[in-house]
Amino acid sequence: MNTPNTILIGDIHSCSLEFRKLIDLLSPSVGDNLVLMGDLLNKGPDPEGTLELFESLQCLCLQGNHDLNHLEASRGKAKLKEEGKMTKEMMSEKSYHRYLEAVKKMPLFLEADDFIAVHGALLPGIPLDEQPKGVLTGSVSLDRSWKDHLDLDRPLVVGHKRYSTTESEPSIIKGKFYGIDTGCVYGGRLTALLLPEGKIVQVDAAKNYSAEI
Ligand SMILES: [Mn+2]
Repeated sequence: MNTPNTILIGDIHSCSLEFRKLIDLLSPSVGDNLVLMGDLLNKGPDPEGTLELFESLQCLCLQGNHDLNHLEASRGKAKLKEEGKMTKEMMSEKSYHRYLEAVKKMPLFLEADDFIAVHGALLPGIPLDEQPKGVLTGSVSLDRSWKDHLDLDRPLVVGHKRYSTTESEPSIIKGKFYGIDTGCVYGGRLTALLLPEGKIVQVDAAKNYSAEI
């Protein structure tokens, strides 16, 4: 009998092949809580396939800076990034609309009993629901040392950046910090973190996609 897990998956960035491989490898059970860390699309080769797999899983995806940029651009509040324009061009109007609808529903953070997850970062000493949106989504750049100043009662899981000095490995301070963006779109790996046991499951990127665009 399997205990229900939380499975958190790092930045997918339109890498549908690696996303599919990782899901096949994990074969999540019905009771498992599946959480994507955000930046679902942009930079990678297959936004439509990624969106379709995401929809078929009916999982939670946190809002990343790339997701937010699409939403804000669609509302005339921001300029769409170059990689965003390319993603939009690669998608049918219908699927792009579905993506925007999905982004509207993406939470800025996830507060569970045994962990907190955000795509970007947190400022120390500020309650989760008062944290600036730009910080939570990673739209505002902070010095990499932001994570050294936190004082949380639970482990924090983030995506957005490769924090590890070891190539394609997640950055882990057990029980405190899990940085699980391991640069799949840059030819690194797509990483899943299984909580509560802290197990890591990874899939190698088939190639460095971002070098092409
Ligand atoms: Mn990001």
